Amino acid sequence: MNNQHIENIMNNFAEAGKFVSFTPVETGHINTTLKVTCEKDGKEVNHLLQMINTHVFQKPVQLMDNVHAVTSFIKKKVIENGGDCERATLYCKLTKDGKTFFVDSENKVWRLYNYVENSFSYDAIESAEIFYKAGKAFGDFQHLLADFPMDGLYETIPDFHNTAKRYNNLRISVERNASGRAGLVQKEIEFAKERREETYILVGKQLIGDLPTRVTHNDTKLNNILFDNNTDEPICIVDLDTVMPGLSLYDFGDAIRFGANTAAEDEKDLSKVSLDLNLYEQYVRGFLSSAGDSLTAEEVKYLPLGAKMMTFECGMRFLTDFIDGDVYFKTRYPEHNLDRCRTQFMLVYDMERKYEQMLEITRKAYKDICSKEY
Ligand code: GN1
Ligand code: MG
Repeated sequence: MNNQHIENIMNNFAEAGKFVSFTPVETGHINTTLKVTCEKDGKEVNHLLQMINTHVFQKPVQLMDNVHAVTSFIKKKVIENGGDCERATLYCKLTKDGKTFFVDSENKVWRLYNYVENSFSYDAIESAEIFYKAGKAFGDFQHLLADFPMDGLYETIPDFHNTAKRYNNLRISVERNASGRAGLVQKEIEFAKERREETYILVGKQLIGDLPTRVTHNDTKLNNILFDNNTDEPICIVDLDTVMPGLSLYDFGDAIRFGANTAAEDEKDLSKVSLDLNLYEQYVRGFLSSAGDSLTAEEVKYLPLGAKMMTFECGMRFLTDFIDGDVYFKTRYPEHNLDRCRTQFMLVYDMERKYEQMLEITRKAYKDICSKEY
């Protein structure tokens, strides 16, 4: 990747300005990201140029349609509310022929976003307060998109959080036993089997209309929030590649799964794995402070189950991949997927022990923050 190559790509985007220089941005494990500086109207302006990994995202057209629809919707609202759309959202800068991406001579797919100046992200939860802010930021995202027209959104990875299907995939993998490893994980398979009746509660409630289908981000990790360098407040949600129709509980649940665990996702010492109830409470309160009024009481009531189900589902996905022979997730050693599965199942187990407290924290937060009960 040299200056000439990047300049050629940038020349295809309307109003990007005249190419000056670029630097790689070392975040994310999937796409290639560059900060590109151009000259426009006598001033230097930065852009975020990304090459989409089309091996992972095989339907870049649909993906970009989703990203463009969602970011345009947010941008419009931010402007209506008097906010700064250069900082409050990413948005797509179009090509000269009005497209959201450019395909180069090597068939590589490029997109151009605004560059959010003066911002940073956290890789770890350094304090409970940060986790409160994370909940507030993802709640804001949910709130801003509460009236987004769902028919304009593709399901780019079908059944991504259909926990019942994920269970059935595990069952099929066990029968197929492609890697010959199924015999090693009988305990884990049994753990999943004992909870199989729970896997269709949320999808079932969605099917019968008890839980509304919403725009979901699907990767609600802390480092997908940009914070302001000066104020330390969250300003913008990034990594929108998995934006799809889903349940609000999925985004809530996945954030808890990852952020409120006292151990790492692949911790080998299971005695270190537990649900930090204080972090759980902080996230619930942050989330409800911004999204509370746009969620239904039924959604709020099911937040604890969302957390448990996302953790259980992720554990099943790791287990399935272990049995399949590590074909989906990147692994660094042979039992990596199994270690990840065990931490997730341990966390599920701990959530079951603390379930009454999770329910109580959620109910109380809803009452305190939204003055509502269910
Ligand atoms: C994958 O690659 P990453 O970390 O953004 C996965 C998530 C899992 C997560 C588990 C598209 O996300 O669903 O929860 O690993 N993303 C996809 O660490 O499958
Ligand atoms: Mg991601």
